[in-house]
Amino acid sequence: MSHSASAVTTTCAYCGVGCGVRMQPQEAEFVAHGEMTHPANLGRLCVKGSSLGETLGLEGRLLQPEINGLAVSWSQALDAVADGLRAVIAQYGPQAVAFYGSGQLLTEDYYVANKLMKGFIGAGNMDTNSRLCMASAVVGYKRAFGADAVPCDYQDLEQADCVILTGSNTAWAHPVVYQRLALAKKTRPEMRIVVIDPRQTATCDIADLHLALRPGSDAALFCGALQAMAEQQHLDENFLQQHTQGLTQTLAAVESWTLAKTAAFCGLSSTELQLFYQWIADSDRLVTLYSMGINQSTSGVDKCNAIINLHLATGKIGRVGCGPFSITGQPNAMGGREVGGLANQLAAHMGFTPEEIDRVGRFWHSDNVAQTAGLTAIDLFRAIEVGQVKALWIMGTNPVVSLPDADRVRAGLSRCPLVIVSDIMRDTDTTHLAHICLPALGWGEKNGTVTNSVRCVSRQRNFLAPPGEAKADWWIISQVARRLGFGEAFNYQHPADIFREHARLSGFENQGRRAFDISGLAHLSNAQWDEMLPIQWPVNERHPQGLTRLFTDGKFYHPDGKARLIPITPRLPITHPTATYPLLMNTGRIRDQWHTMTRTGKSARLMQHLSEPFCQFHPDDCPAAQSGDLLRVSSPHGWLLLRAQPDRSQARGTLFVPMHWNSQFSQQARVDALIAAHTDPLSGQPESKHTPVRLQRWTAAWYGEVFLRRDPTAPPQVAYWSRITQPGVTHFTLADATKPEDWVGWIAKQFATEQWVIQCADRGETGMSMLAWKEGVLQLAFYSQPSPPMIDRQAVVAAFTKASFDAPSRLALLAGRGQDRKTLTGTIVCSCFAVGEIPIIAAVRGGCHSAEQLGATLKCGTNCGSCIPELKKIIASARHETLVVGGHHE
Ligand SMILES: Nc1nc2c(c(=O)[nH]1)N[C@H]1C(S)=C(S)[C@@H](COP(=O)(O)OP(=O)(O)OC[C@H]3O[C@@H](n4cnc5c(=O)[nH]c(N)nc54)[C@H](O)[C@@H]3O)O[C@H]1N2
Ligand SMILES: Nc1nc2c(c(=O)[nH]1)N[C@H]1C(S)=C(S)[C@@H](COP(=O)(O)OP(=O)(O)OC[C@H]3O[C@@H](n4cnc5c(=O)[nH]c(N)nc54)[C@H](O)[C@@H]3O)O[C@H]1N2
Ligand code: SF4
Ligand SMILES: [Mo]
Repeated sequence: MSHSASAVTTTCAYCGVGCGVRMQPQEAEFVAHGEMTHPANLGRLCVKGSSLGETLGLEGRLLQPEINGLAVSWSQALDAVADGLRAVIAQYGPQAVAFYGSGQLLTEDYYVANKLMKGFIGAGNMDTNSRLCMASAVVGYKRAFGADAVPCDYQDLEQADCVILTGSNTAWAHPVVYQRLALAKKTRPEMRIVVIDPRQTATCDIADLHLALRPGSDAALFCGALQAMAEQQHLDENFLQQHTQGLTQTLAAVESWTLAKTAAFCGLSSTELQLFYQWIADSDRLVTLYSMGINQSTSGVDKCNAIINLHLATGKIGRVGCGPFSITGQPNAMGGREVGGLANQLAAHMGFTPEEIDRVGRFWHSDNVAQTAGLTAIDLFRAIEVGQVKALWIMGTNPVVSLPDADRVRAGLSRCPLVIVSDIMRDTDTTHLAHICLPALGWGEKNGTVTNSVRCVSRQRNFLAPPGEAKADWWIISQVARRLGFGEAFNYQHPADIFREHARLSGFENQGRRAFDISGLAHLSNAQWDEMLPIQWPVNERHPQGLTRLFTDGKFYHPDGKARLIPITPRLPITHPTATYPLLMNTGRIRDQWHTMTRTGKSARLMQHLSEPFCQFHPDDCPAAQSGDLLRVSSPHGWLLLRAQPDRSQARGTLFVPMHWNSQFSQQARVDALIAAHTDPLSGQPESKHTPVRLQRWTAAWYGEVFLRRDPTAPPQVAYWSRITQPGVTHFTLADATKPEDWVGWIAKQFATEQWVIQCADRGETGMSMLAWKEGVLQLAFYSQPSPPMIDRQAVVAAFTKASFDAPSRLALLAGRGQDRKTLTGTIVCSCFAVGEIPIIAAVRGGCHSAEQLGATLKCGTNCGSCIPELKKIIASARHETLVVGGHHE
């Protein structure tokens, strides 16, 4: 890895908190530290951020352009892309091509892609994965404020009297925001925190009240809250009169949402609901933070507006410690919204009115600007399926994993005449369907800007040399644009050229009408852009230093300057459990993985926390299944094989499956294959969290684990496998429905062990284990049993680095153990210090009864703190007799 010699300040690759990171060179590597001066994190990092240095390796990277799987030169690849697009446009018109981008592109990449599609190819078809993420929040803000503008700052969370977190597992998905909130709560214990989530999550750890509402019933809950505020005369009449419209109709719409009706509808008790309303009424400063539990819904926009209505009606907006706060998911989802990266936006917060089309056309010097909005993600993939869209360019997203009805997406893409994928990884479920693969620069190599959840524009800086032939996304797109004959408009030499143009467009004929305005940054020199410090938009003549909080003057972006309250009729999820599919499947994130795992899946440390795809369910919903068994989860669209994780805190009738696993990491675990593509009519966002499913224990004839020195060319041929990242070793867990007659022959065939010396322990019905050696060097360790084998994985992995073995250590290894029993750690809880369940439980039994005491003894929880909720859970359960360790009873 060639790289810069001194520390580089940049912005984290992951979530929308947008933490500042200082990458410190250390020997041949980089270590990530929290940047003290960045306003988002003030020096903190979560475990994903702290592990950034471990994900920079080049294994698995796409490092050369490929056409139909064969390496080609850039000029061949770019010609092929341009020729392909040109041919489709010539024959079928511009509407037959589309781009599908990502909130993980940099603003500069995003701007160029959007400009090429909407400004020069002349179709609106540039949509992104933000459709699956922020689309409902965008429409909610636009309906209420006349602009897609997040009013708050992170400080507002710290300064509020009451913080409501709804549909957000902040502890895992936005850990640094959670840490800031937890610290504020510790400093001011009188501050109240309410978590609204059907599931008991790690976030509940700091909650004074957890409302485990019926899935999908949030709109009713907030309508009920508004009705209660109206009844109890807690509305801010002054604010309403001066700064809003729509109160009368909105109040009429909530009138029927009495306490009793709301409680029954939401499955909550009147007492807890009353307490919730009381806290809203009592809190002069109130923030409601919301995320995917709100947005990913067929009525997501209405849910957003039900929340915003409450804030407008009580005047809890535009003040310190107040506001409806949609927290962004991806590092640059906000930047995407700024450039117009959704098919229904044109550019820089402008839409498709004739006036806006004309304005953008004059700015871009193009007379071919798209005249209408393009296809949104779900519609786009439908259009591909029916042959209406013939060429698709996917950039920085993995739709075969992340879109609903994912098998149908895969089938549709496989029939699309031209699929171009720009990615950093060679093998993903999506690159496997590409005709042309273009190697992009990844985090640490690319250079540009991102905008976080609170409108803070901050620099992602490169500190690594470009690997192989990889190129910046903006460069790739500009090269194609030139080949299509648009060279003059895409003659960029440096990302700062693009940023300046983007900043100029944001201010172009703006006159205070568009919230997004960074014209104050339009004249930065390359050097100034390079050194730019984080700054919150708007940045213009009026606010040269940016603005922390919006709407402090009560002025909104509708033509009359007033905000709108929107009458809401609550609706439940579109599909309901049935006799055949009686349970409701919820999906979401886990603490240590990022999306489809292309980066976090590389870190052994991050994979220790939850290392296999799992299904969390209430034990009474599938009494046959024990912890460690495999489960078949099915919907009318598909099925999955997942590790069973019975948990009494999971509400009856519901289950939770992580969104992350895919065909690179497990045999049958792409959860979106089960999810129907039902969308919100206003935002086009799919309902990713409410799918009726059936649960069955899957009977395996055997369970196994295999560790290999060398990666096999293909995953093992078994019904279930999962890949667990380990340092220097390939590791699979396995299970199958039938047992091989001849184990040694079977293993030889799967893993090509013919040339190796085999050492076997065949215990007949109770299982077998096998080691394979080549010239005294361990090549393979295999273990199988009728139930999941209990082996010391760390000891087995360590054996692959050992130079020599004596007879007892060979025997111990054959039994799946190290010689030292003390190395057993069980499932890792604290990823930062690799502290497992077994020592933690021992310490609890030895007298540690708080997370602080555990930290003092074992260090766990003392770095990023994201495991503290789990430590507390272990402390609570370790006091009971029946204790489950990593799926096995201790
Ligand atoms: N570790 C990690 N962090 C991430 C990401 C990641 O992949 N991994 N991804 C980033 C991205 S892009 C995003 S968008 C964010 C998402 O951040 P979050 O939205 O916080 O994450 P999710 O786990 O998708 O869902 C949040 C919660 O919604 C709950 N929920 C489900 N249905 C309902 C409902 O009807 N009502 C309510 N009130 N809640 C419900 C779920 O139980 C879940 O706990 O995370 C970002 N941060
Ligand atoms: N069931 C269910 N489904 C969901 C969700 C859910 O909660 N439940 N959440 C949805 C949400 S909120 C989101 S945001 C999506 C996320 O879903 P995706 O966007 O599909 O997930 P990623 O794994 O982040 O995909 C990013 C891809 O870009 C590549 N990449 C990384 N950096 C770069 C770069 O600089 N340039 C280029 N060209 N490529 C790069 C990565 O290798 C990876 O293949 O999933 C959605 N799907
Ligand atoms: S909270 Fe988000 S931005 Fe901050 S370090 Fe963690 S993943 Fe990165
Ligand atoms: Mo997202």
